[in-house]
Amino acid sequence: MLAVTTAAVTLTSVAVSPAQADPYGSLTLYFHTNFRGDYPMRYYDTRATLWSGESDEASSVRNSSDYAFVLFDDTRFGDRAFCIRPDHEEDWLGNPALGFNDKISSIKRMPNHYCHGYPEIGIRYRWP
Ligand SMILES: [Ca+2]
Repeated sequence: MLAVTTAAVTLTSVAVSPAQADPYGSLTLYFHTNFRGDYPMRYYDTRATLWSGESDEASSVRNSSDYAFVLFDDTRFGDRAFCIRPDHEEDWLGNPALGFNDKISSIKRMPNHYCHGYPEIGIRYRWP
């Protein structure tokens, strides 16, 4: 006869997600179309005016944060503006419907995942 022993197995959750600078994720701007470029421009802050090397440079954008972001043509959160919701991306800001290639000069993070009336851009690229 076989004696069956049970071993207590404790499962501990192991964090395997990549290190993030911000628990809320980030908005990433790319210098070229289709999320390409020498390096991506990442933003975590609630408001940011893009510095001279990044202002008027972005050609695609991806929002991996939990918040909607508004992208402004002006450096002071004004002029033309578009909003991108969480888990959305736009691979070509210069498409005729937007005409926003090399235009983004400031960004603002919304308090939640809604665009609050700003025109929305991008397609959803992932689901939770
Ligand atoms: Ca601009």
